[in-house]
Amino acid sequence: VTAATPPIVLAIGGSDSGAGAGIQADLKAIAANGGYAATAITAVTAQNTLGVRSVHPLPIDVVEAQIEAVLADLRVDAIKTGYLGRAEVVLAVATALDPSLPLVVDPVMVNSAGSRIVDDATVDAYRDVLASLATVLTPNFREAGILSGIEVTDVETMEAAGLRIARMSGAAVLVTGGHLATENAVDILVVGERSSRHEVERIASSNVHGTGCSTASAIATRLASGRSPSEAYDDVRPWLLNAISGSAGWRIGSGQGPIDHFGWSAASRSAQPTDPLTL
Ligand code: PXL
Repeated sequence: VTAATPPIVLAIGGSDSGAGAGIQADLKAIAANGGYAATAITAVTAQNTLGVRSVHPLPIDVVEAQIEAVLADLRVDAIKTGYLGRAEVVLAVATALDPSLPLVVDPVMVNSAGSRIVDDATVDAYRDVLASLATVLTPNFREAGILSGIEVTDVETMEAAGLRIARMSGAAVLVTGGHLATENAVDILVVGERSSRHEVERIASSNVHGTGCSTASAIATRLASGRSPSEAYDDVRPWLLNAISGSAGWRIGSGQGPIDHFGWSAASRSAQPTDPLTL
């Protein structure tokens, strides 16, 4: 802990009233990684751990006004985008953001059931405009399939999709495979022409809502403090695994709960009886 100004990350995305995903996950992931989060809300969702009940997009000028207000004053070091919704918003955000800053684009295109939630024009806006402004893109394997046009069914096709998206965009690409039906969970990271596979044993937990949002925001925070995309990924991975295992036993609601962003469970496991705080 120092008295220096923390790195500042602007998160642009939707509000999740259940606070597992979306902007609420961004706030926690950025704070947990040592950053100060500013936000621009694109939509208000009514949802809980059981699912999304409704989505209320905000007018585009309201989205733009938030981004402009933050960038006009706060000393933003990196930007992260999450749920944008439709092509007009993707294009407005691409125009409003500061192209000199590191940008993490989490191309939210499927819901947690795996169904596509964006139309073709929105996919085109991501692929043709926002992706080429990105420093890091963080599609899950289904989104990687949509962006690349490659049907992703296993680790090999996930890697092919990541390589193609990296070539199309010029961005580093993290394809997250946590939801792919493989024995271990595999992520693919493509930086330039090089791809690497990162495999971990699965953690048994149904509380993984917001993992994608949180990963992208954590990476943005590391980029904001001057780390490269692969350093950022290396930093974020142990934090994320700890956050997933930490909430495995939580019951926030009766459906899919959030991850343990602040590592509370690990902190309580390691507390000793001699710890002055617990005496
Ligand atoms: O994790 C994708 C996502 C992004 N943004 C909002 C969400 C979700 C998933 O539920 O609710 C607002």
